[in-house]
Amino acid sequence: MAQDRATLARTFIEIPPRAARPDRRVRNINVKKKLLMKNWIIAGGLLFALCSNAQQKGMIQEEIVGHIYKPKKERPDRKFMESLKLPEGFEIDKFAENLGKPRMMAKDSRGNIYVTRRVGDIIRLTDSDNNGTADGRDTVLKKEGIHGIDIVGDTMYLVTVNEVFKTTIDQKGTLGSLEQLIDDLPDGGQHANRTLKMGPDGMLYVSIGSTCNACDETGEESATMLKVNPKTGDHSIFAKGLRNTIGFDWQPGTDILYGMDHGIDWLGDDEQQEELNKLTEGNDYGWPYIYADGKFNQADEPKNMGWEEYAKKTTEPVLLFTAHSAPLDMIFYRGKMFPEAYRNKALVTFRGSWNRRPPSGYKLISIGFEDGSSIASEDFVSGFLSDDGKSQYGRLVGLLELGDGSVLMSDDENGIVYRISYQGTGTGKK
Ligand SMILES: [Ca+2]
Ligand SMILES: [Ca+2]
Repeated sequence: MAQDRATLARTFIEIPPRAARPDRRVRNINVKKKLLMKNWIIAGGLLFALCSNAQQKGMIQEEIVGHIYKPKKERPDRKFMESLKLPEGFEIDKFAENLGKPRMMAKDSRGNIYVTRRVGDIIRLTDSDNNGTADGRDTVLKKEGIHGIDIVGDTMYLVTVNEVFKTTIDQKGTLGSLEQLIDDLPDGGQHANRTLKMGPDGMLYVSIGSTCNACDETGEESATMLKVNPKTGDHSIFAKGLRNTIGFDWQPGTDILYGMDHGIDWLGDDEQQEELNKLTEGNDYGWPYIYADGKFNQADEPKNMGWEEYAKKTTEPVLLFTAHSAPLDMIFYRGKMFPEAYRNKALVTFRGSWNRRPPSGYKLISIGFEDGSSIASEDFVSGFLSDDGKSQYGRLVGLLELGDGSVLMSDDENGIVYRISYQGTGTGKK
Protein backbone atom coordinates (compact mmCIF):
# COMPACT_ATOMS: atom_id res chain seq x y z
CA MET A 1 0.00 0.00 0.00
CA ALA A 2 2.59 2.52 1.12
CA GLN A 3 4.66 2.29 -2.04
CA ASP A 4 1.70 3.25 -4.20
CA ARG A 5 0.87 6.27 -2.22
CA ALA A 6 2.29 9.62 -3.15
CA THR A 7 1.55 13.19 -2.38
CA LEU A 8 1.97 15.76 -5.09
CA ALA A 9 2.71 19.24 -3.92
CA ARG A 10 2.95 22.25 -6.12
CA THR A 11 4.86 25.18 -4.76
CA PHE A 12 4.19 28.38 -6.63
CA ILE A 13 6.91 30.95 -6.35
CA GLU A 14 6.54 34.31 -8.00
CA ILE A 15 9.83 35.31 -9.50
CA PRO A 16 10.86 38.14 -11.80
CA PRO A 17 11.73 37.39 -15.45
CA ARG A 18 15.10 35.61 -15.68
CA ALA A 19 16.90 38.65 -17.09
CA ALA A 20 15.91 40.77 -14.13
CA ARG A 21 17.07 38.39 -11.40
CA PRO A 22 18.03 38.77 -8.67
CA ASP A 23 15.27 41.10 -7.68
CA ARG A 24 14.03 41.95 -4.25
CA ARG A 25 10.37 42.16 -5.30
CA VAL A 26 10.20 38.37 -5.10
CA ARG A 27 8.06 37.20 -2.26
CA ASN A 28 4.80 35.32 -2.44
CA ILE A 29 4.67 31.59 -2.17
CA ASN A 30 1.58 29.50 -2.42
CA VAL A 31 1.80 25.85 -1.64
CA LYS A 32 -0.84 23.50 -2.90
CA LYS A 33 -0.77 19.89 -1.84
CA LYS A 34 -3.11 17.15 -2.74
CA LEU A 35 -3.00 13.51 -1.92
CA LEU A 36 -3.13 11.25 -4.91
CA MET A 37 -3.48 7.53 -4.87
CA LYS A 38 -1.57 5.23 -7.18
CA ASN A 39 -0.84 5.42 -10.86
CA TRP A 40 -0.57 9.09 -11.37
CA ILE A 41 1.93 10.52 -13.78
CA ILE A 42 4.96 12.30 -12.43
CA ALA A 43 5.08 15.82 -13.73
CA GLY A 44 8.62 16.21 -12.39
CA GLY A 45 11.11 19.01 -12.60
CA LEU A 46 10.14 22.62 -12.90
CA LEU A 47 7.11 23.80 -14.75
CA PHE A 48 6.73 27.38 -15.76
CA ALA A 49 3.42 29.07 -16.14
CA LEU A 50 2.31 32.62 -16.53
CA CYS A 51 -0.25 33.79 -14.07
CA SER A 52 -2.24 36.87 -15.00
CA ASN A 53 -1.80 38.54 -11.63
CA ALA A 54 1.93 37.89 -11.60
CA GLN A 55 2.19 38.97 -15.22
CA GLN A 56 0.80 42.36 -14.34
CA LYS A 57 3.65 42.80 -11.87
CA GLY A 58 6.18 41.66 -14.47
CA MET A 59 6.72 38.37 -12.68
CA ILE A 60 6.71 34.76 -13.72
CA GLN A 61 5.04 32.16 -11.60
CA GLU A 62 7.30 29.17 -11.22
CA GLU A 63 5.74 25.88 -10.31
CA ILE A 64 7.87 23.37 -8.46
CA VAL A 65 6.59 19.83 -8.24
CA GLY A 66 7.59 17.78 -5.23
CA HIS A 67 6.54 14.38 -3.97
CA ILE A 68 6.07 12.59 -0.71
CA TYR A 69 7.03 9.03 -1.44
CA LYS A 70 7.88 6.43 1.17
CA PRO A 71 9.06 3.01 -0.04
CA LYS A 72 7.33 0.10 1.66
CA LYS A 73 9.12 -1.17 4.74
CA GLU A 74 10.33 -4.78 4.48
CA ARG A 75 12.01 -6.91 7.14
CA PRO A 76 15.75 -7.48 6.59
CA ASP A 77 15.73 -11.29 6.60
CA ARG A 78 18.54 -13.71 5.75
CA LYS A 79 17.82 -13.55 2.01
CA PHE A 80 18.03 -9.76 2.11
CA MET A 81 21.33 -9.90 4.02
CA GLU A 82 22.80 -12.05 1.25
CA SER A 83 21.62 -9.55 -1.38
CA LEU A 84 23.45 -6.56 0.15
CA LYS A 85 26.19 -5.19 -2.06
CA LEU A 86 29.63 -4.44 -0.62
CA PRO A 87 33.08 -4.17 -2.20
CA GLU A 88 34.93 -7.48 -2.52
CA GLY A 89 36.18 -8.96 0.74
CA PHE A 90 33.77 -7.02 2.97
CA GLU A 91 31.03 -8.64 5.02
CA ILE A 92 28.05 -7.30 6.90
CA ASP A 93 26.37 -9.07 9.81
CA LYS A 94 23.92 -8.22 12.55
CA PHE A 95 25.82 -7.17 15.68
CA ALA A 96 22.63 -6.69 17.72
CA GLU A 97 18.91 -6.60 17.01
CA ASN A 98 15.55 -5.91 18.65
CA LEU A 99 16.93 -2.58 19.84
CA GLY A 100 13.92 -0.36 19.14
CA LYS A 101 15.15 2.81 17.48
CA PRO A 102 18.94 2.97 17.88
CA ARG A 103 20.47 6.27 16.76
CA MET A 104 24.00 7.49 17.57
CA MET A 105 26.83 5.44 19.07
CA ALA A 106 30.10 5.83 20.98
CA LYS A 107 32.55 3.42 22.64
CA ASP A 108 34.70 3.62 25.75
CA SER A 109 38.27 2.40 26.26
CA ARG A 110 37.03 -0.92 27.68
CA GLY A 111 35.06 -1.85 24.58
CA ASN A 112 31.61 -0.97 25.88
CA ILE A 113 29.33 0.42 23.17
CA TYR A 114 26.75 3.06 24.08
CA VAL A 115 23.74 3.62 21.85
CA THR A 116 21.24 6.47 22.18
CA ARG A 117 17.67 5.54 21.39
CA ARG A 118 14.53 7.44 20.39
CA VAL A 119 12.72 6.24 23.49
CA GLY A 120 15.02 8.56 25.44
CA ASP A 121 17.70 6.31 26.87
CA ILE A 122 21.19 4.94 26.36
CA ILE A 123 21.83 1.23 26.18
CA ARG A 124 25.23 -0.36 26.62
CA LEU A 125 26.16 -3.25 24.34
CA THR A 126 29.07 -5.58 25.03
CA ASP A 127 30.75 -8.31 23.01
CA SER A 128 32.61 -10.11 25.79
CA ASP A 129 33.87 -13.01 23.65
CA ASN A 130 34.84 -10.75 20.73
CA ASN A 131 32.99 -12.82 18.15
CA GLY A 132 31.40 -9.84 16.38
CA THR A 133 27.99 -10.26 18.00
CA ALA A 134 26.77 -8.41 21.09
CA ASP A 135 26.16 -10.73 24.05
CA GLY A 136 25.29 -8.21 26.73
CA ARG A 137 22.96 -5.26 26.96
CA ASP A 138 21.66 -2.99 29.69
CA THR A 139 20.21 0.46 30.10
CA VAL A 140 22.65 2.97 31.58
CA LEU A 141 20.67 6.22 31.35
CA LYS A 142 17.14 7.44 30.82
CA LYS A 143 16.86 10.98 29.56
CA GLU A 144 14.21 12.45 27.31
CA GLY A 145 15.49 13.78 23.98
CA ILE A 146 18.98 12.29 24.32
CA HIS A 147 20.58 11.95 20.88
CA GLY A 148 24.19 13.02 20.27
CA ILE A 149 26.96 11.19 22.15
CA ASP A 150 30.75 11.23 22.26
CA ILE A 151 33.29 9.72 24.67
CA VAL A 152 36.78 10.97 25.40
CA GLY A 153 38.74 8.93 27.95
CA ASP A 154 36.33 8.25 30.80
CA THR A 155 34.11 11.24 30.05
CA MET A 156 30.87 10.96 28.08
CA TYR A 157 29.33 14.03 26.40
CA LEU A 158 25.64 14.09 25.58
CA VAL A 159 23.19 16.44 23.96
CA THR A 160 19.40 16.64 24.10
CA VAL A 161 17.35 19.26 22.25
CA ASN A 162 18.18 22.10 24.66
CA GLU A 163 20.98 20.76 26.88
CA VAL A 164 24.58 19.59 26.78
CA PHE A 165 25.81 17.28 29.55
CA LYS A 166 28.93 15.47 30.58
CA THR A 167 29.33 12.51 32.87
CA THR A 168 31.92 9.95 33.88
CA ILE A 169 32.12 6.26 33.04
CA ASP A 170 33.46 3.96 35.75
CA GLN A 171 35.32 0.64 35.48
CA LYS A 172 32.06 -1.28 35.18
CA GLY A 173 30.74 0.97 32.40
CA THR A 174 28.26 2.64 34.73
CA LEU A 175 27.55 6.35 34.33
CA GLY A 176 27.96 8.95 37.07
CA SER A 177 25.53 11.82 37.58
CA LEU A 178 24.97 14.27 34.74
CA GLU A 179 26.74 17.62 34.87
CA GLN A 180 24.93 20.22 32.80
CA LEU A 181 27.17 22.35 30.58
CA ILE A 182 24.44 24.19 28.63
CA ASP A 183 20.71 24.44 29.31
CA ASP A 184 19.54 26.94 26.70
CA LEU A 185 20.16 25.58 23.21
CA PRO A 186 17.51 26.84 20.76
CA ASP A 187 14.29 24.87 20.35
CA GLY A 188 14.47 22.03 17.86
CA GLY A 189 11.47 22.72 15.65
CA GLN A 190 11.76 20.52 12.57
CA HIS A 191 15.36 19.56 13.33
CA ALA A 192 15.80 18.45 16.93
CA ASN A 193 18.48 15.80 16.33
CA ARG A 194 21.50 17.43 17.94
CA THR A 195 24.89 15.78 17.63
CA LEU A 196 28.25 16.54 19.20
CA LYS A 197 31.87 15.52 18.89
CA MET A 198 35.13 16.47 20.55
CA GLY A 199 37.48 18.24 18.14
CA PRO A 200 41.25 17.83 17.89
CA ASP A 201 41.53 21.25 19.58
CA GLY A 202 39.89 19.90 22.75
CA MET A 203 36.70 21.88 22.16
CA LEU A 204 33.28 20.29 21.87
CA TYR A 205 31.41 20.88 18.59
CA VAL A 206 27.61 20.81 18.74
CA SER A 207 25.43 20.84 15.64
CA ILE A 208 22.23 22.88 15.94
CA GLY A 209 19.79 22.31 13.10
CA SER A 210 17.40 24.93 11.79
CA THR A 211 13.91 25.08 13.30
CA CYS A 212 12.29 25.02 9.86
CA ASN A 213 12.73 23.86 6.27
CA ALA A 214 13.75 27.33 5.04
CA CYS A 215 13.01 30.55 6.93
CA ASP A 216 14.56 33.57 8.60
CA GLU A 217 15.57 32.20 12.00
CA THR A 218 14.85 34.36 15.01
CA GLY A 219 17.37 32.55 17.22
CA GLU A 220 21.00 33.40 16.46
CA GLU A 221 22.24 29.90 17.32
CA SER A 222 19.77 28.02 15.11
CA ALA A 223 21.26 26.55 11.90
CA THR A 224 24.82 26.69 13.24
CA MET A 225 27.71 24.66 14.53
CA LEU A 226 28.61 25.72 18.07
CA LYS A 227 32.06 25.50 19.63
CA VAL A 228 31.75 24.70 23.33
CA ASN A 229 34.33 24.80 26.11
CA PRO A 230 33.89 21.33 27.68
CA LYS A 231 34.93 22.56 31.11
CA THR A 232 32.69 25.60 31.44
CA GLY A 233 29.99 25.29 28.79
CA ASP A 234 30.93 28.71 27.39
CA HIS A 235 30.23 28.65 23.69
CA SER A 236 30.29 30.60 20.47
CA ILE A 237 29.04 30.16 16.92
CA PHE A 238 31.70 28.34 14.90
CA ALA A 239 29.91 28.34 11.53
CA LYS A 240 26.42 29.34 10.36
CA GLY A 241 24.04 28.96 7.42
CA LEU A 242 23.91 25.21 8.06
CA ARG A 243 20.41 23.80 7.71
CA ASN A 244 21.13 20.56 9.58
CA THR A 245 24.65 19.13 9.72
CA ILE A 246 24.11 15.97 11.77
CA GLY A 247 27.24 14.12 10.58
CA PHE A 248 30.67 15.74 10.86
CA ASP A 249 34.25 14.69 11.55
CA TRP A 250 37.83 15.86 11.25
CA GLN A 251 40.03 14.49 8.50
CA PRO A 252 42.98 12.56 9.96
CA GLY A 253 46.27 14.24 9.21
CA THR A 254 44.85 17.65 8.28
CA ASP A 255 42.31 18.13 11.11
CA ILE A 256 40.02 19.81 8.56
CA LEU A 257 36.40 19.62 9.70
CA TYR A 258 33.96 18.28 7.13
CA GLY A 259 30.20 18.04 7.57
CA MET A 260 27.19 16.81 5.61
CA ASP A 261 24.36 19.34 5.41
CA HIS A 262 20.76 18.38 4.64
CA GLY A 263 19.26 20.20 1.66
CA ILE A 264 15.99 22.14 1.65
CA ASP A 265 12.79 20.15 1.06
CA TRP A 266 10.03 21.03 -1.41
CA LEU A 267 12.31 22.39 -4.14
CA GLY A 268 11.46 19.42 -6.36
CA ASP A 269 12.80 15.89 -6.80
CA ASP A 270 16.27 17.03 -7.85
CA GLU A 271 16.78 19.99 -5.54
CA GLN A 272 18.27 20.68 -3.11
CA GLN A 273 21.28 18.41 -3.47
CA GLU A 274 22.87 17.35 -0.18
CA GLU A 275 26.12 19.12 0.65
CA LEU A 276 29.55 18.11 1.87
CA ASN A 277 31.05 21.26 3.39
CA LYS A 278 34.54 22.05 4.55
CA LEU A 279 33.70 23.81 7.79
CA THR A 280 35.87 26.76 8.77
CA GLU A 281 35.41 29.05 11.75
CA GLY A 282 33.45 32.20 10.95
CA ASN A 283 32.08 31.01 7.61
CA ASP A 284 28.47 31.18 6.41
CA TYR A 285 27.26 28.17 4.39
CA GLY A 286 24.31 29.94 2.82
CA TRP A 287 21.08 28.52 4.24
CA PRO A 288 18.34 29.60 3.76
CA TYR A 289 19.19 32.09 1.01
CA ILE A 290 21.92 30.36 -0.99
CA TYR A 291 21.99 26.61 -1.53
CA ALA A 292 24.10 23.93 -3.21
CA ASP A 293 26.60 25.43 -5.68
CA GLY A 294 25.56 29.05 -5.25
CA LYS A 295 21.87 28.76 -6.17
CA PHE A 296 19.44 31.45 -4.99
CA ASN A 297 16.51 30.30 -2.90
CA GLN A 298 13.91 32.59 -4.46
CA ALA A 299 11.48 31.97 -1.62
CA ASP A 300 13.82 33.48 1.00
CA GLU A 301 15.30 36.89 0.54
CA PRO A 302 18.42 38.03 2.39
CA LYS A 303 17.89 41.08 4.58
CA ASN A 304 18.97 44.42 3.11
CA MET A 305 20.71 42.95 0.08
CA GLY A 306 20.16 40.82 -3.02
CA TRP A 307 21.03 37.15 -3.38
CA GLU A 308 24.07 37.90 -5.50
CA GLU A 309 25.62 40.08 -2.84
CA TYR A 310 24.80 37.58 -0.11
CA ALA A 311 26.21 34.68 -2.13
CA LYS A 312 29.62 36.37 -2.14
CA LYS A 313 29.69 36.12 1.66
CA THR A 314 29.00 32.39 1.68
CA THR A 315 31.06 29.25 1.22
CA GLU A 316 29.99 26.65 -1.35
CA PRO A 317 30.09 22.90 -0.70
CA VAL A 318 33.04 20.79 -1.84
CA LEU A 319 30.79 17.96 -3.08
CA LEU A 320 27.08 17.51 -3.86
CA PHE A 321 24.89 14.42 -3.62
CA THR A 322 21.49 13.35 -4.93
CA ALA A 323 18.76 15.48 -3.38
CA HIS A 324 16.82 14.15 -0.37
CA SER A 325 19.30 11.30 0.36
CA ALA A 326 19.25 12.48 4.02
CA PRO A 327 22.84 12.23 5.30
CA LEU A 328 23.02 11.18 8.96
CA ASP A 329 26.30 10.17 10.56
CA MET A 330 29.77 10.76 9.14
CA ILE A 331 33.08 9.31 10.34
CA PHE A 332 36.56 9.18 8.88
CA TYR A 333 37.90 5.62 8.85
CA ARG A 334 40.98 5.54 11.07
CA GLY A 335 41.33 1.76 11.52
CA LYS A 336 43.66 -0.84 10.12
CA MET A 337 41.21 -3.67 9.33
CA PHE A 338 39.97 -2.22 6.02
CA PRO A 339 42.43 -2.23 3.11
CA GLU A 340 44.73 0.71 2.47
CA ALA A 341 42.33 2.23 -0.09
CA TYR A 342 39.72 2.83 2.64
CA ARG A 343 41.95 4.39 5.26
CA ASN A 344 41.15 8.04 5.90
CA LYS A 345 38.07 7.85 3.70
CA ALA A 346 34.85 9.27 5.12
CA LEU A 347 31.82 7.01 5.59
CA VAL A 348 28.35 8.57 5.48
CA THR A 349 24.95 6.99 6.12
CA PHE A 350 22.11 8.10 3.87
CA ARG A 351 18.89 7.43 5.80
CA GLY A 352 16.86 7.83 2.62
CA SER A 353 14.32 10.19 1.08
CA TRP A 354 10.66 10.88 1.77
CA ASN A 355 10.41 13.94 -0.50
CA ARG A 356 11.48 12.42 -3.82
CA ARG A 357 10.17 10.07 -6.46
CA PRO A 358 12.09 7.99 -7.32
CA PRO A 359 13.52 7.65 -3.81
CA SER A 360 17.21 8.26 -3.03
CA GLY A 361 19.64 7.26 -0.28
CA TYR A 362 19.13 4.11 1.84
CA LYS A 363 22.83 3.23 1.75
CA LEU A 364 26.28 3.77 3.19
CA ILE A 365 28.72 5.65 0.98
CA SER A 366 32.44 6.34 1.18
CA ILE A 367 34.11 9.62 0.25
CA GLY A 368 37.72 9.71 -0.86
CA PHE A 369 39.93 12.77 -0.53
CA GLU A 370 43.01 12.94 -2.73
CA ASP A 371 45.22 15.44 -0.93
CA GLY A 372 42.11 17.53 -0.42
CA SER A 373 42.05 18.48 -4.10
CA SER A 374 39.94 15.73 -5.62
CA ILE A 375 36.93 14.57 -3.65
CA ALA A 376 34.67 11.77 -4.90
CA SER A 377 32.14 9.36 -3.45
CA GLU A 378 31.01 5.82 -4.18
CA ASP A 379 28.54 3.35 -2.72
CA PHE A 380 29.98 1.26 0.08
CA VAL A 381 27.01 -0.78 1.33
CA SER A 382 23.92 -0.64 -0.90
CA GLY A 383 20.83 -2.74 -1.44
CA PHE A 384 18.73 -1.34 1.43
CA LEU A 385 16.47 0.06 -1.33
CA SER A 386 15.01 -2.40 -3.84
CA ASP A 387 16.04 -1.93 -7.48
CA ASP A 388 12.54 -0.75 -8.41
CA GLY A 389 12.54 1.74 -5.53
CA LYS A 390 9.32 0.33 -4.10
CA SER A 391 10.71 -1.30 -0.95
CA GLN A 392 13.27 -0.42 1.68
CA TYR A 393 14.96 -2.71 4.18
CA GLY A 394 16.58 -0.23 6.51
CA ARG A 395 17.00 3.39 7.50
CA LEU A 396 20.62 3.94 8.41
CA VAL A 397 21.71 6.34 11.12
CA GLY A 398 24.77 6.07 13.38
CA LEU A 399 28.32 4.91 12.65
CA LEU A 400 31.03 3.75 15.04
CA GLU A 401 34.48 2.34 14.35
CA LEU A 402 35.41 -0.38 16.83
CA GLY A 403 38.84 -1.13 18.27
CA ASP A 404 39.44 -3.96 15.78
CA GLY A 405 38.72 -1.64 12.83
CA SER A 406 35.27 -3.02 12.01
CA VAL A 407 32.42 -0.48 11.73
CA LEU A 408 29.01 -0.53 13.38
CA MET A 409 25.99 1.03 11.67
CA SER A 410 22.55 1.48 13.23
CA ASP A 411 19.16 1.11 11.54
CA ASP A 412 16.49 2.89 13.57
CA GLU A 413 13.56 1.39 11.70
CA ASN A 414 14.36 -2.28 12.26
CA GLY A 415 16.16 -1.99 15.59
CA ILE A 416 19.40 -3.40 14.23
CA VAL A 417 23.08 -2.54 14.65
CA TYR A 418 25.09 -3.99 11.78
CA ARG A 419 28.80 -4.77 11.84
CA ILE A 420 30.85 -4.29 8.67
CA SER A 421 34.18 -6.11 8.57
CA TYR A 422 36.84 -6.93 6.03
CA GLN A 423 37.52 -10.64 5.59
CA GLY A 424 39.41 -10.57 2.32
CA THR A 425 43.09 -10.43 1.55
CA GLY A 426 43.08 -8.06 -1.43
CA THR A 427 42.83 -4.33 -1.85
CA GLY A 428 39.10 -4.19 -1.13
CA LYS A 429 38.49 -2.59 -4.52
CA LYS A 430 35.31 -3.50 -6.38
CA1 LIG B 1 29.78 -11.93 21.37
CA1 LIG C 1 25.02 25.46 1.79
